[in-house]
Order: sequence, then structure tokens, then C-alpha cells
Amino acid sequence: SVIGPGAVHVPDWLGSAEQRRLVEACRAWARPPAGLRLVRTPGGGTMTARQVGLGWHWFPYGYARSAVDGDGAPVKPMPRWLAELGRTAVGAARAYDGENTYSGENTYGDERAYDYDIALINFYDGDARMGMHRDSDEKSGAPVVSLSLGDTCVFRFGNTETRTKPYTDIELRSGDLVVFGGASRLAYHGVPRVHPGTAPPDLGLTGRLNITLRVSGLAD
Ligand code: MD5
Ligand code: FE
Repeated sequence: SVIGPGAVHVPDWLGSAEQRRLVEACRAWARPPAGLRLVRTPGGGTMTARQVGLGWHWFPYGYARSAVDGDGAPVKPMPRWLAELGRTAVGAARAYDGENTYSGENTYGDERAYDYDIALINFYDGDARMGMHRDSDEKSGAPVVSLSLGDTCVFRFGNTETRTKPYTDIELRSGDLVVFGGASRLAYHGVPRVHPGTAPPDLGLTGRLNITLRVSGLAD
């Protein structure tokens, strides 16, 4: 369904074979060097979701080509097939929005112009959460593509003004796609909870993985 202007949720977008392929790929990307790590925030806290980046490494608050707050190794490359999946996802979101939205407005832009050069993969175990925040370290207005795998979570989609109400809680399940474009690109959002044990049994994943595809807008 359309969850906000330029934000669309397409349930069950990935088939089970595609989900398994992505989980396998994430296993390889999670391994060192520049693998899955704990993220420490400047306030002295630690994010409960662990993260690995492809193409660029995110740290609080910027992007680097190496794991500057991890083992310092060069970040793994962004695979071409994953960048293409991002473009396909934006096209799917537009088609879905066109059938369902109130305005029919195209707020996603032209995906052929988007060169997805970042993948951030978050791994949530049963206790992990993500507090309300905005993704503002990218220097591009291209939509963010979100792919969910494994356990179901509650995703909180907020507003662009405050990290509090009004917000909408939706459940994201394994295989779901969300595209955040247009006016929703800079909305506050978070993951208040994960429901352990809800992953598809044949996926071979305990916990939740979320892959976001982004355009950095940064020069090489
Ligand atoms: C997740 N990840 O489920 C989410 C999905 C992150 C993060 O929040 O920063 O790694 S991405 C959700 C997102 C991205 C860009 C804009 C908006 C939501 N939004 O406007 O709501 O691990
Ligand atoms: Fe985010």
C-alpha cells in the first residue's frame, strides 16, 4: 500500500528463491574483512542492529570507502546485479503506486538515472531495534529501496518534522519491498520491534535482515 507521498510498500515482492539467494549473499558479505560490525554512536551508545556496507561504509555520520570504525579494511564492492535490482524495485514501486495512490503523481523520478552505489545491510536479532532517525548522509534525492528478509518487524514511518507522532506502524515481512522517494525520502523512521521466530522456515535465517539500496551522490 501507499504509506506516504512517494513511499510505497509492496508485500511479498521477492520470491522465495530470490530471498534465499539474497540471504546467501548477505552471509558472504557479513564475513571479514569489512564485515558485519557493531556501530558505536558519538553519544557512547551502540546500535543494536549490526551493519555491513557494500560500495560505501556508513559510519555516524558519513560515508567512507573503508571500515573506518571497524577493522579499517576496504569496503566490498557494490555488485552490478544488486544495483540493477534497485532500479527494478523503483519501477515496481511506481507501477504499484500508480494503481493504488490518491494522486497518481510520479514522485519516484526516472530509475534509469539512478546508479545505486551503496547497499547497507542491517542484521536484527530478536532484541534489536532501530530508533527514530532520518537518512540524510546521502547527497542524492534518489529513492531508498528497502528489502526485508527473515523475521517480521514493526516498521514505524513518521513525518519529516519530528521524531514523534504522527507516525504509522506497519509490519514488514520476509520478501517485502518498500521504496522511499519524493517527500518521504527524509521522513523519520525506525524499527521498534522484531517478532522472533516468524521467518519463513525454508529461508534458513534466524533474525531479520534489511538491505537498503542508496545513491551516495558522492564522487569516487
Ligand atoms: C531497516 N533501515 O529496516 C531500515 C529500512 C537504515 C534503516 O532505517 O537507516 O538503515 S530503510 C528505511 C528508510 C530509508 C529512507 C527513508 C525512510 C525509511 N523513510 O523516509 O521512512 O533496517
Ligand atoms: Fe534509516
